[in-house]
Amino acid sequence: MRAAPAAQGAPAPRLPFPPDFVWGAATSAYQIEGAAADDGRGPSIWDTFCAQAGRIADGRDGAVACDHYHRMAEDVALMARLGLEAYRFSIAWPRVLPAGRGAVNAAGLDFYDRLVDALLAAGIEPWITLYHWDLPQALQDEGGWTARSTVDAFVAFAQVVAARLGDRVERWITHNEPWCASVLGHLEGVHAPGLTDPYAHLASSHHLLLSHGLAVPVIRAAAPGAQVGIALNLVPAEPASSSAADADAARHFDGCFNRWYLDPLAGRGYPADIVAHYQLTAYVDAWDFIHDGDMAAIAAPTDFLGVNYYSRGIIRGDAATGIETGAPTVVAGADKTDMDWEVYPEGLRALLVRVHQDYAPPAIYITENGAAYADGPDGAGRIADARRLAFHEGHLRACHQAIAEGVPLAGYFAWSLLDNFEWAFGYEKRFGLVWVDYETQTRRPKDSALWYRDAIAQGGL
Ligand code: IFM
Repeated sequence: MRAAPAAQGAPAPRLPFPPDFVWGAATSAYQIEGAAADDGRGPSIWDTFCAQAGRIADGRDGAVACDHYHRMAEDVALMARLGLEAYRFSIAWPRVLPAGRGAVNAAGLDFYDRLVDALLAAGIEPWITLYHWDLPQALQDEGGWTARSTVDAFVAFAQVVAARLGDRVERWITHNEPWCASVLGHLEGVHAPGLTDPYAHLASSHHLLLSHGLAVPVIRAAAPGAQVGIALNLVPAEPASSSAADADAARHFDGCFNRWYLDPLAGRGYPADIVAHYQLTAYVDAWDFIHDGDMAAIAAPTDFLGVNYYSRGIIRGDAATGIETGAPTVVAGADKTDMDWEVYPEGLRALLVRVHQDYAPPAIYITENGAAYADGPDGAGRIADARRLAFHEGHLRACHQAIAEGVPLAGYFAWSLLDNFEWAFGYEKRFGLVWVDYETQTRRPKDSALWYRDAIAQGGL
């Protein structure tokens, strides 16, 4: 591995990353933009969901969030001060197409045009995610992701955005975490649209994947030279013991959580063991949402795989089984974030090696990795978030190790640039490298942000 050229004046790192390794941070539209009613934006399923009593822990919503829509220039300047090389953000579909399809809202698309230009002017590469969960409500009214027509609407949306921004944006991510959209949104009902319907779970996951596959060539046609991928949240599953029951349960969990997405994207179709499970449990009677040609479309070749990693699952097979995962997760150890997720960097190394060996994507990027901790400003205004700093350092060490083991890992995006609206948890969980005071909208880099700035400047740890 060649050492990255350290920024002028920066000390040489002990653990140098490859020179072209991409150092970034990520956000998503609904979590930071606010301006929910500005400039012709239409309602999204998250506006609707947040308005329903009891859905969000603190009863709040993304109507203002970090007010990024109005503070975009300030936020890009902040990214530049941190030395970010890349910024991953999502496009609010209802800002661009308020009714989900048809008439384009010029003001909405202009916002992203200005954002892309501001980033490029600051030397920061824009990475676009097309769908990070804020479906236009108008499409939900027609069935949302359970309806095949939403697939066509997504492909048309992708075309509109790529045609406008594709002359300046090279990296495109179709979907963020389809597992969350389908399972949390359609089966467990804890995310928008709040359904608890097994058929909707599988139909939505299929339509999300299909819309990804159909959008890939459309993006490439509109944005020649584009590199296109998808971001999956992957959770390595480990058996809780050496028992056969635990091993079976871990394999089942892996099938539902990881292989259900990785296998069809790699052209292997849906994993037979999980299909059989859903059939055996009469989970879904009709698989009518799968049409001829769909599986080939889903397997459209991509340029990279985005991996979002937060923790592992330790799986036990001897307890009451959940219908979706087939087994409960047992979180081991005392070191947990405010999400109650175990801090386990080794899981990232193992996951990357496994994905590389089993699926061999041409390149892998960590498109999200981060931790929720509540640390706020002390009397002097400093935010000493040592646990978050250690989290990122530990996971970057795991990335370094994976690269040394031959994984084509090409970049890392910290989740998240800013504290923001953490979905059903409202504003109670803070993932940001940068503290946001929601009363004043003041931004203040935490110690972790300053540490990350130095790591980027050194090109390593
Ligand atoms: O905040 C979310 C993000 O929107 C998707 N991935 C996980 C993050 C933390 O829960």
